[in-house]
Amino acid sequence: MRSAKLKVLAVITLAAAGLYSSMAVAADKLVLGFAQVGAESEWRTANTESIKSSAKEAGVDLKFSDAQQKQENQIKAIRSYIAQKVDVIAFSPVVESGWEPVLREAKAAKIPVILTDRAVKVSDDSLYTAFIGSDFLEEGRRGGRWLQDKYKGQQGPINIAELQGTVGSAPAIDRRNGLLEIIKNDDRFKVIASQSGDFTRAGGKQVMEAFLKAYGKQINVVYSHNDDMAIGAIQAIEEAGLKPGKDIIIVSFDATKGAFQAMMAGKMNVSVECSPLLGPQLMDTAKLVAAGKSVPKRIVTKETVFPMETAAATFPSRKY
Ligand code: GYE
Repeated sequence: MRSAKLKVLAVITLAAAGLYSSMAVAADKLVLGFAQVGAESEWRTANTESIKSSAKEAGVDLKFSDAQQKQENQIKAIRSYIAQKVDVIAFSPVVESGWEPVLREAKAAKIPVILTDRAVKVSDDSLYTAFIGSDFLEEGRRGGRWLQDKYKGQQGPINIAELQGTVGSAPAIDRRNGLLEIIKNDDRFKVIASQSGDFTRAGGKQVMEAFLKAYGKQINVVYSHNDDMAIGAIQAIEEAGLKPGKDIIIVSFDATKGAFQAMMAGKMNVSVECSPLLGPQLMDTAKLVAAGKSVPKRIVTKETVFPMETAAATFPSRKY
């Protein structure tokens, strides 16, 4: 009788201890506030999915907001994460400039900030702890080098129409500068038109329609800062009765599944890879930062270039 009573007591005590320890784990869960750019592209959708699924896997309590490509919305989201006293803030800055005030507020609240994907321009780089993402300048150079290779031994002029990403964003600035750096000593290449399609399919199509009206068959190359705009441009080119990939060479960025499909159909010539799968690295870095450990200031994503000839063989293994 006595021993049965003891047993019951022991079970209750153990259960209570279990409950307390699981409460302690829940209270210990790292809270990460993430301010996303928006849902403008296939790349962005894959990036959001990577962040959400890796947070779940890493046991991180993720607060997520979508700024619909507006800096003011991102600033609001960051301020609300500061007010909620999250452990770490991460965000992908829609444009490069204008972040100092809100970053100073985060610093004053002692909340570390991790940048993902896009860079910021600040005079004091202690305003963020780490930056995880691609080297967009090198991506632009890769696009430029591919073009030089493609036109090796051929005469100019080679007229480029450029579809720019979001004005003032790091990938739009750097992918342009990377191209210009490569072609500056090769006077066959000329950028004859340049306009922003805001990284969207609809934007790319609309700008390409205007380019075709203004320049028609003078355009030899479309240099599109992402795959979505390139796919929009491909539609515009086809509607104008021309063959994308042949009459007009298409150079693009991201290497999404949509780009692979366009390459396999012979309509896109090359996509320079830019990986959106930043979630796992972000969770690892956030945990280290929250634990007060030091992390590298710059973590560069490893990437390559996919010319259309490689598309069919690579497509089955593509993850985004
Ligand atoms: O190339 C584009 C997206 O910042 C690298 O943003 C990212 C870019 C990507 O909308 O598709």
